[in-house]
Amino acid sequence: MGEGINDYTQKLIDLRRHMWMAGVEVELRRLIWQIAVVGKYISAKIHEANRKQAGFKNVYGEEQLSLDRASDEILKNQLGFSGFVREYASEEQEGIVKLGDGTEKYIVTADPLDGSSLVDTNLAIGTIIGIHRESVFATGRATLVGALYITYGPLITMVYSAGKGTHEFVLNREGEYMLSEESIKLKERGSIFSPGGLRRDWTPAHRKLVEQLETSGYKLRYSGGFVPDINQIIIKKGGLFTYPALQKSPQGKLRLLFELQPMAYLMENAGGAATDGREDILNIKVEKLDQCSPVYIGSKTEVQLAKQYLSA
Ligand code: AFP
Repeated sequence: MGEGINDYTQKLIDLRRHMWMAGVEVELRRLIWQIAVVGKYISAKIHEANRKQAGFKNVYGEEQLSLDRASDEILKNQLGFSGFVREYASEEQEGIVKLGDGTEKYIVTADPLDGSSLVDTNLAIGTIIGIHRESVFATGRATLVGALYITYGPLITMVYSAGKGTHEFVLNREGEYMLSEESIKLKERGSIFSPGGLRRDWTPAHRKLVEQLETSGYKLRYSGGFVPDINQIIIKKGGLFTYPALQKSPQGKLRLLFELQPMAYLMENAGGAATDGREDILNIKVEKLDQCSPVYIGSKTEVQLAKQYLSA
């Protein structure tokens, strides 16, 4: 059968079948599935809250930011019913929340709605999830057994890894997450970069790296949403996202546990890398829940270049 736009030879594999075929252990695949389902309800909240659709003056400030809290509540409650989660930690919670009797297998970390300040602009935003077997006060490499993000954009897509590759699914009209890209593999190098922060706050090393990327013809891609900006690098199979140490905030802005560890896990499972400029993101020990870290994440060539500039 010829190629063309009506080639129906694509295997139709949904999320549950894919995880079963990939040999993901049963409790982990049920948990990932339940989190993916929550993504549908968070998406509904986004549409509900974005009152532009209803012709009302759009809400700003407090009510709009309550989307973060609503998303967090939905996620926390559903994880509490799952039977697989003993603890939950999120950007919206003060501390670690006990969800079970302590015998459940997993600890889940979440940035329930990253980029919520972009809701009124109709730009893509997302949910970031880390799934741990042991205490999160360790390195990601020691505790993470799975990670995923959901991108709420023109399509709702979900990218997950359970340690056996990184895979993308698209939510179809029937409400099924269908496999769209399996075992995503980044090229050695890409052609896009995200600079992060304000130029006037950059350290000299970061400035030199950005100038080198610009001189080499890399195109600037920065939406202000961590999830779509990372997703672009994964789906375009290369490039570099940075949110650097800044003069006034040497640890940068992004949170190690809730944002950087899951994305580093997904990127490494797609053949990429992630560093704070010196050491791998997944080798940095989490000392406190809201710990931040500078980040350089993407294809290996650019991450290596960043290390050269940042450790010079
Ligand atoms: P919000 O969740 O407050 O919108 O912040 C989004 C974010 O944490 C992350 O998604 C972006 O990569 C980063 O901030 C953008 O930060 P700047 O606005 O400083 O560029």
